[in-house]
Amino acid sequence: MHTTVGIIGGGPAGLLLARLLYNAGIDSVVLERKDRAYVEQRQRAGILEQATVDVLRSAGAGARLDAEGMPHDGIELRFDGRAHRVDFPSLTGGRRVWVYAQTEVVKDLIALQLADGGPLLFEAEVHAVEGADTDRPVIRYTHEGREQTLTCDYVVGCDGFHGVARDAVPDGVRTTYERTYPYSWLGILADAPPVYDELIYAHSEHGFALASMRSPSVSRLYLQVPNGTDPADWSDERIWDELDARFAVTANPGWRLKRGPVTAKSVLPMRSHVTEPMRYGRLFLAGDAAHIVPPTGAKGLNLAATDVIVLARAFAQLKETGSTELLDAYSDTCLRRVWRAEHFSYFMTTTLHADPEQSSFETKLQLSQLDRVATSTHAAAELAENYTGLSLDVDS
Ligand code: RFL
Ligand code: PHB
Repeated sequence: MHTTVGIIGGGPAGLLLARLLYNAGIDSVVLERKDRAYVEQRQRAGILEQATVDVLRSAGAGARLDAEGMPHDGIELRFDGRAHRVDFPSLTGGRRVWVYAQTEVVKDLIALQLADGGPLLFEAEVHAVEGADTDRPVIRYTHEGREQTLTCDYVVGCDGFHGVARDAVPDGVRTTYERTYPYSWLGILADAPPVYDELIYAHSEHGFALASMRSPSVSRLYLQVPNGTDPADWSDERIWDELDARFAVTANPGWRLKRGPVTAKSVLPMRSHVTEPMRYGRLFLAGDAAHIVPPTGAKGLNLAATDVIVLARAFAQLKETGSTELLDAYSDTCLRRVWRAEHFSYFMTTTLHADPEQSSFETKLQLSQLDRVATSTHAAAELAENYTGLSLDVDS
């Protein structure tokens, strides 16, 4: 089999890229290791920036997002017993974000691709990319029990942090920048209506907590826990009690979350990671395959989307004009935005979490920083601009 663009991974990056290429008249094949049900049910991100919403709409994947997505005009910060709202439109010249789960984005893109797109193969596990520095790179994969090859003009590794595409970049070419954090998140889904209209990010002496949502009847909640935590050690009651303690506000002592059956419980580690460059020969890396952010800034899915917007434009330029100018600029173009998101995610993470080693001096610095956001329009605007998404390259 031969294709113009071989895409490894059917997560949000791979699926969106396939859609954008299809709309530009460029053929592609998507190879996804897992089965469809697994990919559609994998619980992950929940916040979409304006640029992500815009691209999903223009790609034809906006119908359910417009019907069921929940636009949010701000977030609440809770710290030191106080609550402060950050209003996005007034601080950013009108920008907002949407709550629409990654599971739903993935379902919408899969349905479109299977209806009229190029091949999307599930349970097709890629083992290796060969000849990335030649004119005819090859993807080796197993599908329906057989070893197969896909020759391509270009290969895009959208295979996430644990994928194989990154390995095709020789060690001498690749530089990795990484940081791990001394805490994880325990995330739950609960059949309980959120009693808050907007997401709540809480700093507390017990550690970080986040209240998000999936629908008017389903809450998505996160708690900072030590690395290595077994979710089985956290009973539902313990989770709810701990969440209520971390969200406590002095002026409203009766405030409590609405409790309901917990339907999913998992622990996720926190990591920052960037691989440079994001291109080697005819192999491009996009999304989590190239970079990871801790989820506190809600950037992971949005970074994946903006990478593939840049890449799809570059392939469209190549098709229309024969120029590789945008493809050649891909890595530098993306890395500028990636590093901005890395910094913001690091800032949100280290400002809101309690490092087990941190001194009372460092806790005071965190509280001072949060107070600054609550009292200075400049500091609040800096947070709001980053949270709602800086355009940087994407609009230029
Ligand atoms: P994905 O979503 O990881 O998709 C990669 C796809 O590649 C497939 N794959 C392979 N296919 C074929 N052959 C191989 N050898 C393959 N190896 C892997 C995988 O099965 C998968 O389908 O990457 P993508 O598309 O770049 O999208 C990025 C986002 O998924 C990610 O940035 C966010 O979800 C990050 N993230 C979160 N972000 C948030 O903003 N809020 C969250 O709550 C949040 N939770 C999470 C997360 C990421 C997690 N990961 C990656 C472990 C929770 C988790 C558990
Ligand atoms: C989510 O809804 O899953 C979510 C929202 C905001 C974050 C992280 C996760 O910062």
